[in-house]
Amino acid sequence: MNGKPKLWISRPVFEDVIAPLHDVFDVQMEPVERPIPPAVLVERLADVDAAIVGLADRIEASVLAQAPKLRFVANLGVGYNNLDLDALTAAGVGASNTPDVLNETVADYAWALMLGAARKVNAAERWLRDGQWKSSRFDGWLGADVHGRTLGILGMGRIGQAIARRAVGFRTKVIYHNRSRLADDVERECAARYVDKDTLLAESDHLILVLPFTPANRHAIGAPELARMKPTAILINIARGGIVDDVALAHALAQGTIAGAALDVFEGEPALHPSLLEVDNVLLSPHIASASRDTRRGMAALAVDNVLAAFGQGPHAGRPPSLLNPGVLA
Ligand code: 8YV
Repeated sequence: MNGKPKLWISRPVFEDVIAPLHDVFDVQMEPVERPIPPAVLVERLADVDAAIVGLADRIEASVLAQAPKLRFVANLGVGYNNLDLDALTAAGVGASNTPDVLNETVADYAWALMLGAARKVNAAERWLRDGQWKSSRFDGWLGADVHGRTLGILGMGRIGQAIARRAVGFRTKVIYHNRSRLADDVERECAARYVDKDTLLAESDHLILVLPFTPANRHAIGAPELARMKPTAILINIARGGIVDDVALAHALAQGTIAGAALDVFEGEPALHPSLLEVDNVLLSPHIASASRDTRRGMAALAVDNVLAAFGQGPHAGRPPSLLNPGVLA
């Protein structure tokens, strides 16, 4: 017993980035990446003062009731639908996420998925690896253009705006739908036009989803929405599993209701719905939109800053830079 507060980290994180934590905390970090079973989560949190958790770790009232010493939870992600913020606030536990540091990296990946799906990069590579390239038809492998087409963005927060700004060089027209319309100057900077959701569905050649997961957004794209899209359209989900009805999507892809899709997130991930594996016109990716070397380190560093700050240490002592429930530390 060294008298330091205890901190648990639910997944392996860059040792050098978390090094400053050792001066302040008695740190326990899970040595291997694995889904933490609920009973283990409760056990690990039972006598710690702080935790750094990932999106698979659900921190809710029943867990908090068994974590009497817990004062702060830092989430390794900008989305925090794994945290019950009301329960955390009620329990007097501060919480933080990792906004902004990942905007540009995630926007890069959204374009990578859009271009990859439009030009069938994944299917073409599979074909080569299968040793199938005996000859290639002049009218084979015909993909969709991205330049000069209409890109729709559903959810126009900071990541959506970063995606929109990239469209200029491609001369891609941008339309968007969001809970609230952007200020005029931001719309101008993004060269994006606000439309209602039906227009977005009907006019987008490529539709990128970047909205947060909330109960209201569950299956925001299901069979009825897919039916409103162009048969040539491509859907890209980099937001959260569950925003798209994956079964309805697999069906739409098989039927040609839409032309293609690219998914970085899945309902029930890390499991994929088997029907998605049966269709060829979908590019599948294991929730890695933020995974550039610099950005994952930046996310970890921001989580570290937040925890240190909550315990009166580090560059933002007393003021965690991305506190989600400010009332708690007041
Ligand atoms: C994950 C994300 O955090 O930030 C988010 O909300 O979904 C991602 O950046 C990342 O994949 C770590 O699990």
